[in-house]
Amino acid sequence: MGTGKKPGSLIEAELKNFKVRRPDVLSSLQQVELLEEKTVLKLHPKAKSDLKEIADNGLLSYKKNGAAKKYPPFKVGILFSGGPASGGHNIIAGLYDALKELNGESQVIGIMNGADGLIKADAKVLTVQDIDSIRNQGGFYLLGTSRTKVEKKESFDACLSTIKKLELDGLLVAGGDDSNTNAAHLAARVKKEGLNCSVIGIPKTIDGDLAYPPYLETSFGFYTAARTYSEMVGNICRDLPSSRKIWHFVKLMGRSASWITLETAFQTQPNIALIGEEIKEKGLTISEIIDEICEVVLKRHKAGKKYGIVLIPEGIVEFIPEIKGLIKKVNAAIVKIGNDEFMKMCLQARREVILVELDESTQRLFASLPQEVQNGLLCGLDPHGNVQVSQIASEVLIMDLVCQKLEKQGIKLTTQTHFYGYDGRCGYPTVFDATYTYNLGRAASLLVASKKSGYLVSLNNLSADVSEWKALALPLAGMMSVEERKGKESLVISKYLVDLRSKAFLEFSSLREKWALEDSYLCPGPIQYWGPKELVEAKSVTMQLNC
Ligand code: FBP
Repeated sequence: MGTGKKPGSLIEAELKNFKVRRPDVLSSLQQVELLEEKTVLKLHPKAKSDLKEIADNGLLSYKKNGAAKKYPPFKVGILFSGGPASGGHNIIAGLYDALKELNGESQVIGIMNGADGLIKADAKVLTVQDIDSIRNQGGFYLLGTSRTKVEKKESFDACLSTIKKLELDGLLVAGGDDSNTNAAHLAARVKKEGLNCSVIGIPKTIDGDLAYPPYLETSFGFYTAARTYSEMVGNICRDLPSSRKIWHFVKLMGRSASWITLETAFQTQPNIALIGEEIKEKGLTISEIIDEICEVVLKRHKAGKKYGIVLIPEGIVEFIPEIKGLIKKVNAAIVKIGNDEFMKMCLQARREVILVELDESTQRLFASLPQEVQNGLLCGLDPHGNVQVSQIASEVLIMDLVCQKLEKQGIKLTTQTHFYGYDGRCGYPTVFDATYTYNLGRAASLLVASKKSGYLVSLNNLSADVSEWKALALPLAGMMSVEERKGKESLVISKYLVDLRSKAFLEFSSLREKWALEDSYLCPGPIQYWGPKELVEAKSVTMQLNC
């Protein structure tokens, strides 16, 4: 007591000393070489013209080779971009250990607060104490993060001057689809300026929507988030047949993609799990979705089971045609009023001005929504000019409509809603995520050492034992396609949404009828770090089924 040093928890201290395993191919970095594969990713013509400096990059694979190479010291910057995801700190630790292995004089430079730090040259040399303090720890707290995008010429120029000022040989950007799209453009600009700095992307996002099978099987943080939500959902699943009286409606984070909901469904076997992509493909209306849920509730009711659980993906509202239409109209109305003006108003005034802007049928739909959902629609626009879909309480909307419909049939449900989101983004990484990220950092160091730029680093064959994991580098330009953004055609990395023909989805759809009626619940319990290998090194079910 009284030393002034903040003690960490017991698990924090133990995990700082936890040694993650390394794949054979990355065990001795000086003996590894990068080979260009014959396979080429099909290049979009726009990528050829807009990213010509990195357009010729081919797919690279890492191979162990007998002779050990000598390397000069390297100075490599790293930044986090977008929402936190567990494992981020291990990328820094893996990179640090790898660079020191290549040359003891090498340095890792932490870029503060995402792209903001790159623009403002806010950076620091990371010490061994910094690194040892974050091994196997969740969150991004060592460097922070931001959602700042480098889009304008002045921002690009500022980044280039920071790279020059810090004399970086490499810059690692840990981010999702948008951040890696940005990294590709930055890599092209850096090359155009003749700077000798490798810009490398690292696949991050809890949403699981940054994947490029078979070369990129998953993004880091996805499994930890899904597994954390699964622990909580699994605990509810134990409560269900114990108290036997409540229907739970649980919304899970994950933005547009329903991967987290699908993974949590495999881990816990709930009565119902809605998949946004399926709703979109079938063109289901909100009342059809409610009918399907009510059918299950009624069947269980008849069997004497007055309880159950429904999983709802965060992005579901974007897939329901009439709600999507409503969001679009509210969006247009706020743009017309002006977001700043709109946000100065109190909630009641916002409601009134929006209603004036809507046509009669949309007004009726808006007014029919539960108060909490209306409030979510009135939260103003995000920095990209869109209604903040994550603020819309879809779990309340669905619960409310189910209750209303059943009440008309004389059935009164006892219900409870939950939103599991931020709770899962910064927990201690699972051993899988800790190992995956540490080795992504190691693999990235070799791209810098080999002067390769404009790549996304990847590990695959992840369903096998860690010793057999393979390392790859995907050309960012080859991953891009054209999509409409803010009304114009843009070159982007597309989101990898749930594929209804994927093995994971087909397996889920073959099991869900049984889960609906029987109590097949699973309670996976907390993430484990010590104990049987199958438990400690457990992996995402969806990833294993799909890859
Ligand atoms: P990324 O796409 O940046 O990885 O962020 C994922 C996410 O956690 C989503 O699941 C969620 O909708 C969003 O971030 C929330 O964003 P914020 O942290 O800005 O509230």
